[in-house]
Amino acid sequence: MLACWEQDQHDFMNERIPLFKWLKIKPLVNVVPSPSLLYLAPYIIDDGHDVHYLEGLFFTFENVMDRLSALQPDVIGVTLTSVDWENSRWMITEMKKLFSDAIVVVGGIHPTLWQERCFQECDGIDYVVKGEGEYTMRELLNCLQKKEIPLEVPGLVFFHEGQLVKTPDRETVEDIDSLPMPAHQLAPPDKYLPSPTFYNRLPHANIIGARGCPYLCTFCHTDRHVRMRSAANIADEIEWLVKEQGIKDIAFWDDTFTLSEKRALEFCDEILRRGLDVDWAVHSFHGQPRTAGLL
Ligand code: B12
Ligand code: SF4
Repeated sequence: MLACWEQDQHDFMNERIPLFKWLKIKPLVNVVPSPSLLYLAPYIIDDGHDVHYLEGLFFTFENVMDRLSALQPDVIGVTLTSVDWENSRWMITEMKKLFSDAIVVVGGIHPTLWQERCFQECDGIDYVVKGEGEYTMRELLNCLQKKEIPLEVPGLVFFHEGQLVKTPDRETVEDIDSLPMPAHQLAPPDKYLPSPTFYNRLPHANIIGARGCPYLCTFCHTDRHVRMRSAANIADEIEWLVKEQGIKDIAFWDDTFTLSEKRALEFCDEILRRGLDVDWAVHSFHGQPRTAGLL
């Protein structure tokens, strides 16, 4: 899989945009590590695969290709949203020309919604992962390692003997406390600079405390099936980030953190009880004014 972080983003921006260099300013860019990819890594690291995380947003296409040349990956995983699709499909096609032996796996909201179109509009994709990827990616890689066709792995779309095969949907993970903590160590938070509206102090990290949202806003695509981590499980991850990575600031990417007033209050208690010196911010929803007020 992908990646590695070696270059400070400020130096990179300064190199790319001479005005910043001339003004000697450090540009603020809104880039944070992708939880989507970092959640996939722990199981495949456990299985003995060599996993790297490459932050494509910070590098030119040539830089990305150089880094891939150094890594010589067997499998390249890419996370995709619809807004990125035009750029991504171009990048994947070009990447596949240079690394024709590498297997390209895509996942995320765009491939989940537009499985066939991903193949129709991009030549470089070998596998689409539908929905949650932790178990699908793990089982796919283990199959590929054994040179087996992953017909028995749920959650996949791929071409086999000229036919598009869709394996059954994978069931969502109900107990998301059971998932290993995302592999923050692959994308050191001190290298990142989020948007100024997202943090008070640095270094900063992201947490996914729940998956899904029950509301029905028509413009929004999110899983309507809500699953929440326990307050203690979230606090364990924050404690690790504070103690191991010196994190001072957390942004929750839950769709609606205050959905459960009980959990929100338990979480506040956990942070106080553990004496963690960390600022944190959440997205809420006007439907829970009482909890929002308490926070
Ligand atoms: C965090 C987040 C951001 C962060 C991104 C941080 C980052 N570096 O990734 C920021 C603030 C930068 C951001 C920006 C935007 N975002 Co946003 N964001 C989210 C949010 C809230 C959480 C995503 C997340 O990390 N979820 C947790 C992970 C664990 O779940 P996941 O992403 O679904 O990943 C799982 C599976 O999809 C799969 N998977 C994902 N990728 C891959 C890759 C491989 C190889 C495999 C095997 C599997 C796999 O496995 C993962 C683990 O189970 C989602 C809403 C949501 N609840 O998902 C919106 C969401 C993704 N964002 C959205 C939008 C529209 C935007 C913006 C366009 C907003 C704007 N107007 O500027 C920008 C554009 C970003 C871009 N260039 O892609 C939409 C995308 C809709 C679409 N069809 O593309 C979403 C779905 C919000 C919504 N409900 O509509 N966003
Ligand atoms: S409350 Fe937010 S996450 Fe939930 S459906 Fe509406 S816009 Fe989407």
